[in-house]
Amino acid sequence: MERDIFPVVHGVRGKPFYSVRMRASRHGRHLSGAERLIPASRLAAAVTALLRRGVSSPVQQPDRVILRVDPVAPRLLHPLSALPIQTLKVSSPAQGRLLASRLLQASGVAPRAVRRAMRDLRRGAAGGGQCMRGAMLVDAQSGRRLEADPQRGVRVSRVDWDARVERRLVKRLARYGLTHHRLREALALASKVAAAPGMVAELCWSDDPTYTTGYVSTPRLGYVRIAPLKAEGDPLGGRAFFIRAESLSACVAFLERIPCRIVALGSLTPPRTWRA
Ligand code: WAQ
Ligand code: MG
Repeated sequence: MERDIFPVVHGVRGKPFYSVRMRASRHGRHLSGAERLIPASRLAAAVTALLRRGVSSPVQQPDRVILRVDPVAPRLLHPLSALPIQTLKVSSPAQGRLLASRLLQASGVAPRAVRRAMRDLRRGAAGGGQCMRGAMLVDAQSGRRLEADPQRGVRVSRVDWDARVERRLVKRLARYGLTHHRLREALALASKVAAAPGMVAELCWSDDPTYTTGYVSTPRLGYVRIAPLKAEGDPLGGRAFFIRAESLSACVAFLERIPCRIVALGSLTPPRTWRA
């Protein structure tokens, strides 16, 4: 029994939860990372899955994989609803980025902040043509970057699906052929991000050269998938969190520290086509 291998953490009441984080790198360069927040009964399986993912990083063979496990008191779990999902199909990555810019501006992000973030993501937000390990924090008014370390950025962790809710989501998404694990992971992350203090909007596309769908999400619009938001073969991706600058420290503390569990689903709108 897994429960015997991972005994209840001293001082933690109720069934313990664990935050598990994986980070794979080569010569100090980040290759992949992932995080889970799971009950003790699923810890062994989650550690194995993350380890497997780390050592078989799709980009390159890593020379280091770090796994970190932290117990989380279940009474601290903050319940969240998943954002509603929409999918907008566009005719090209340029149209996708135009749509993303419009959604961001309609959500209160200043045009110069949108331009700055788009430019940085396009070029590699860590500088030198490299992706960041985490997200950039962009002042939604001035466009200034606020994260302390522009290579690392802010890494959201401690958010995961309630297992039953995730199974329901998987079933619903399957109706539209949306089976990729990236969607589930990104939706969980975006749902936490949208709940952070001072958050205005998020913009994201993957650094996986084969995964071209990205999204804009906001507390009001929900999770708006845009397909495609980048060109096939482009290895640069990242995330921008547009925030109100005065909430910086509360926002970062929430994203990095507050454990969140997604216990309810939002609506799912059938994919449709968008034309400028
Ligand atoms: N916290 C903050 N930033 C992160 C995190 C995190 N936990 N994980 C990744 N990032 C940043 C980092 O800069 C990555 O380079 C970038 O985001 C992209 O990460 O079909 O798969 O894991 O609805 O490649 C979006 C669309 C997929 C899914 C996004 O991102 C869909 C994706 P990836
Ligand atoms: Mg990832």
